[in-house]
Amino acid sequence: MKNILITGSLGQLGSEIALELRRRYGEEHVVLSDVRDDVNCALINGGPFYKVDCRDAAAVAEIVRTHRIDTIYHLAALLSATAERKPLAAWDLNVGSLISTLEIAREYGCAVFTPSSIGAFGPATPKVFTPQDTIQRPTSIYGISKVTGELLCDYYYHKYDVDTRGVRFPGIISNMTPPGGGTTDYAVEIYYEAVDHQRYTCPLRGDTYLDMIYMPDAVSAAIDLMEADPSCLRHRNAFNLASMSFSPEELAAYIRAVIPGFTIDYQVDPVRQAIADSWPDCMEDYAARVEWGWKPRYDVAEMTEDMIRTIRGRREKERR
Ligand code: AKB
Repeated sequence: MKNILITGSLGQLGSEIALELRRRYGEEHVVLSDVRDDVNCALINGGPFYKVDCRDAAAVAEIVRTHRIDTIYHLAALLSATAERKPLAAWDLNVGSLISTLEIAREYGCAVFTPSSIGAFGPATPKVFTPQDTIQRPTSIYGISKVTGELLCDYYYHKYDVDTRGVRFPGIISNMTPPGGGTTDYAVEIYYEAVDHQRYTCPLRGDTYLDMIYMPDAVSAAIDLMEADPSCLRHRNAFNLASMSFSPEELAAYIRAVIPGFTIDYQVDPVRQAIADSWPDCMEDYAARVEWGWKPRYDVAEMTEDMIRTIRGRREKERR
């Protein structure tokens, strides 16, 4: 039986990975931590939870010892648009907390999952079918922190034999916990605005293509990779994950198929647009498919139906 610690467990990805891991392994075996404790009471009260800053190495090590943790999902991070406003804070959290987590993993023999991102690429990277192993010269501080993270995880694997694993996530779309401060957040907000107001003002140009993934596939990817047979892994820390790629214009058309009166207009945010323009349009994910069997379940049409059905259901409940 595994004993798992999740940092950033109340965030967009953390809260849904936490639910699935608790379902699979039992709540006592999945310890949650986050720097805040003012959201999602169900998760906080549903098993062990610690309010702790993951940069506090002594506090995290104490949790690892107390609960005999063998696997850490290190999910605390600032996303790209927020990071661009607070570069030093982003470096401190995204890199500082990772290196401290890796040190703890080395000392206590834990495996570590760390998400990288499409943000780890830059304008010099091939934009279409971006290869697994290619040029990485990101221009955002978020991207720089993600490349550093990929390299640090490789380093701890090769030098200290820490079982580090990770994927390059596309923008994650979910209907439970909202994202915060990302460039790809528009692809979540658009659904809420479509259901509530039948219109949306998009901060990216209509022709901006980006890779995206639906949350159930993102959760399976992280857990499947951590459960994969290590002897099959040639790469470890930065598997490209492709699932769907679309532009705001195209996503609006998918939404219009379900909500015919939906309209979109554009008020481009230069910071987010510059970040999006430096990222791939769509990645190639052969290594993930071959090395550990990655295969997404949702395409954009299925995701759109599910998002709108779920948000509508929630709104009806709120009205009752
Ligand atoms: C962001 O937009 O910053 C994130 C990401 C793609 O890493 N969603």
